[in-house]
Amino acid sequence: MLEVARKILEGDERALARAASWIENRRLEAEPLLQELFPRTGHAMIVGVTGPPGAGKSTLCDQLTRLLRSEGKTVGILAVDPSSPYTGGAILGDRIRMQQHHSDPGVFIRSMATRGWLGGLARATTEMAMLLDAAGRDLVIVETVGVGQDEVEIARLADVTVLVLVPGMGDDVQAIKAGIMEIADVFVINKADLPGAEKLERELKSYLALSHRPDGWTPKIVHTVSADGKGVAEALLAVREYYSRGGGRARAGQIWSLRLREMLRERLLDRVPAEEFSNAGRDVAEHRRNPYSILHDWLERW
Ligand SMILES: Nc1nc2c(ncn2[C@@H]2O[C@H](COP(=O)(O)OP(=O)(O)OP(=O)(O)O)[C@@H](O)[C@H]2O)c(=O)[nH]1
Ligand SMILES: [Mg+2]
Repeated sequence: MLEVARKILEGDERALARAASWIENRRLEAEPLLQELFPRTGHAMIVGVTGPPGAGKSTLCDQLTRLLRSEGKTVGILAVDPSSPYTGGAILGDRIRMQQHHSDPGVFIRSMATRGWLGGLARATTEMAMLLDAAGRDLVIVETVGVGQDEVEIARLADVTVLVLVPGMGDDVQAIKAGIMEIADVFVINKADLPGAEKLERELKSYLALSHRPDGWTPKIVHTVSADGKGVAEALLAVREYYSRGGGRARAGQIWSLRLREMLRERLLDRVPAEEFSNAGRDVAEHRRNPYSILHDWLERW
């Protein structure tokens, strides 16, 4: 067994941090390591926490972490940093908020920037979750901003997906319906201290009444005030209920087929240098070549 794999399985924090950096930096060492660790995965519950910018996702993750730590559970937190125009200073806020966990070896936190990943973010998140799972974390929480397709994709890969909404969003609920509403297993109405929480709940209920899921689960709706921890225990309960009901596991095959698709896509894309893509793009735009012949050439090469 690889030395680093052995260390990770023994709970060595530094080995874990090093492996996490390999994944982030797309180092070749990551793959053989993950191959070796794979048989040790499958025990952690992967919870995706998503929702619009500023909904209180990080605050909720923080409170969930506190609660889990008080139960003696170990936690990994992957914050997919929203380097989107919506959220400027959020990262710093997260850092400060999470600092209280920094001296706690039972909490492993990593932020991953969205920028520059070109679709590889889902893979990196998957691999990071595998790593933390193998390292024996009981829970892995993945925070993403539910705005882009990448983020929806990541949320879909979790065992349980929590969608955090806030009262008074108005039309935003309509906007968010597009991708993420369908895959939410638990709805959290955060900032329930603000007016409009009941109205939002009614809207969600009427949405849910019209939608029906293949697994027969009716997503729970929980009110929270994450800022002071209210309702967080209920949110965790709802997450666990869905998980223990087997919902996540029933989805596992489907989840892995999505993951494999993602991994294959990335590997294939990696084989075409960026420059070749831009040249081909120009060739098509200027009618020097047709797109199908280019694709054909690439597929031939593989
Ligand atoms: N009133 C109220 N404010 C809250 C509550 N939960 C969080 N907040 C505040 O909402 C703001 C955003 O919270 P975050 O946890 O950073 O939200 P986020 O969804 O992680 O934000 P991004 O990661 O930037 O998308 C912070 O100022 C929090 O203090 C709540 O329950 N009630
Ligand atoms: Mg956040």
